[in-house]
Parts: sequence; structure tokens; C-alpha cells
Amino acid sequence: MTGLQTNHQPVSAFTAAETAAMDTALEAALQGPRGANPLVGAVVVGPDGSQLATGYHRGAGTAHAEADAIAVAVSAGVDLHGSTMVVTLEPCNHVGRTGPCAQAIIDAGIANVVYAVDDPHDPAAGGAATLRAAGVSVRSGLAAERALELNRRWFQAVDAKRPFVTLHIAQTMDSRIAAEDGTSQWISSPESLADNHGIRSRIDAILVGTQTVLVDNPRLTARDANGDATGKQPLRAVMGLRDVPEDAAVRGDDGKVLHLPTRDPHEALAMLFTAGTRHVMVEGGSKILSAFLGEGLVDELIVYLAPTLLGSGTPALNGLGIGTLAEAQRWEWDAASGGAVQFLGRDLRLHLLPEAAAVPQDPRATAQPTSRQSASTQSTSTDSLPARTAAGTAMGGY
Ligand code: AOF
Ligand code: ZN
Repeated sequence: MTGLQTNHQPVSAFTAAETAAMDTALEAALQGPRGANPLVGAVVVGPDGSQLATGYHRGAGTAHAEADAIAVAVSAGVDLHGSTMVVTLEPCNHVGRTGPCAQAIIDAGIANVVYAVDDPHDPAAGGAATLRAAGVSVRSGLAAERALELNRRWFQAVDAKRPFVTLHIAQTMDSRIAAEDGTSQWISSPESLADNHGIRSRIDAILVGTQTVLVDNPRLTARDANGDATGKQPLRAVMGLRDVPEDAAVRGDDGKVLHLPTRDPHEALAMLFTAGTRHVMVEGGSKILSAFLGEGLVDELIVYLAPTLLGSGTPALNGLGIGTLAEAQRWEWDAASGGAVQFLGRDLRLHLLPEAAAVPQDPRATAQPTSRQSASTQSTSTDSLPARTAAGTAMGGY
């Protein structure tokens, strides 16, 4: 953590062109996928206030938003000297999977940087100081509340030092993930399966329960339309107290498999984080899905809804510890990464994120954003919905 930020500027410190560019940057950021990295958008503004180039981040391992915007400008032959980089997150300062954005901005001759919120991620933080040391004028705090909201759950995961959690359910219209006899291949359309395998190829780990391994014997690899393994494979994690059979398909032959001997989703996430996982997709079955949802640990929910009815069989969820409607978990549609609702062949793909807890708004927060702290305190409370113990009672053996 970088701690509290003290250098936010009054709203008047930003020009109309910078404010408009931040709107564009926030919009552009939504095109990226959720996961280990935040959604980030960037716009380069010319000295005359015109928007010269827009970029956004396409997920872990790809160019950062600032580098993307600079590349767009360079390929269009635009001179960036004296321009302003408007970006939704503090430019990074580290050589991670891509180079440091602060240095790329300095090298491009950009004179000013306006960003919304600090980067809370230790290895990446400190870009503002590097930029200032190089003589770049840096201002922050523009649209801070919206930028925090954009990556509300990512900030939460970073603060908690746990992986970002995507939960995936492939179900019928009546919320079944398998028929009475256990058959479950394939409820989803080929397009939904392809979409799921695309996600598998960009996450760090995929998680199922021992029950799923024993019943379905899945491979959990990322495969293309021909069934061939794609280049990057996620770690295959199996949680639960029962052993993973020696001949289970999930073991594969590349050693990228991990047994997490626990039924507690918090413990499972801690183990995965220690193993280097920053984005995990939880695939099932019902007990695992319910446990993660019950604990408020799901940052992104993807439901593949097939136009199919079973009327009986395995329900997607087996209890969230909710006894009355007032305790219902509320979700909101997520416009990021392909939108909230999409047709995938004959299926519907629903994309949601947990609704932020309704907390009284501090009027000062909207008038003049002062720090990340106020908003992160607010977002932390979103996890308070289901009580830990309540979900625990819903869990049997995985
Ligand atoms: C930026 N611009 O567009 C993003 C940033 O593994 P890497 O190299 O992609 O680094 C990931 C970290 O960089 C991520 O956790 C966050 O702190 C920052 N993300 N920073 O300047 C961007 N996506
Ligand atoms: Zn960067």
C-alpha cells in the first residue's frame, strides 16, 4: 500500500479538456477484462485540449493503458511533446510483465500527467514520484470516486492480499448444473465453452472441489475449438479434504496441479496467493460455488444460461445461509469485458459483480475526493453481506 494520498487537487485544478479526457479514459477502460490487473484507460491530450490518442489495458501480460495510448499516437505519427497523459490509475513504476509506464511517459516527452487514483499495489506504486523527479507535472484525484468504483473489487482483493475471484456457472434456465443421473456435458453451447476456455487461458488458476474431480473427472485445461491445449495453461487447483485420485485427469502431466486440503474458501485463496495466483476462476461444483458466494469472495460472476430445462438434478447452489429476502445477495450488471448480457450461440452470458453495500454517502466525498481511504472503507463493507458462519453451515464435504 502506498498509504494515504495527500496531494489530491481541488476539482478546479483540472481543465475542461482533462475532465473530458478522463471521461473517455474511464469509458475505454471498460473494454478490458477483469482479473489480476485493474481496468485502466488513458487518453493523451494535446496542448490545444484535443484528444490525440486513447488506450486501455487488455489484461495481465498485455500493454498497460498508457503504453497502449502512446503506441496509438506513435503509429499515427502524433508528436507527444508537451502533451498531457490523462489516466484512470497512477502510472506504474515497475518492470512487471510489461515495462514501467512512468518511464514510457518520460521517454515520450509528455509534460503533464493527470491520474485518478493511486496504485495500491506495492511493486507497481511510486510512478508519480518518478514522474515528478523527471520534471513531469503530476496532478491526481480527478474522478477519483468513479475510478475507485470502476475497480472496486480489484482494490478490495489487493487490500486483502488475495487473488481476484471470477466465479463461473454453466446452468440451465432452472439453475441446474447436472441432470439427475449426473450427466452435465454439455449444458452450455460450444460458443459458451469457447468463451470459458478463453478465460482459462488468461487466468492464473482454476479451482474446483474434490467432489467435482471424483464425479466429473475434468481436465481443467485451456483448449481451443479442436480440443488442443492452448499455450498458456492455468494452475489446476482442487480444494477439499479428500485425496485427489492418482489417475484423476486433473493431474495431467505438466505438474501444474495443486491440492488445497481445506474446505474454507478464505484458506484456499490464501494458499493460492502464496502459490503466486493473482486471478482464480472458481468452476464448481455447487458446494464450492455456494461457499465462495456465501463468503462474499466473488469479484466477478459469469453465468452461461442455456435455454434448457431439467426440472430436477443438481442445483447450481446449495444454500447461501439466507433465510429471508432482506438478506438476499444483490448483484449488479457489469458493463466491462464484453458487457453485461451477451448471446453466445443459443446461450446467454450474464456478467455481474456484487452490488456495493448501500452506505450513507458522505457529501464531502463527491464534492472533493480527498483520499483512497474513504472509498476503500466504503467498499470493504460490501463483503459483509453473508455471515461467514452461516455459509460454513451450508458446506459439506467437497
Ligand atoms: C498502469 N497501467 O494499464 C495497468 C497498471 O504484471 P504487470 O506488468 O501488468 O503489472 C500489473 C500491475 O500494474 C497491476 O497490479 C497494477 O498495480 C498495475 N496496473 N498500471 O500503469 C495499466 N493495468
Ligand atoms: Zn504501467
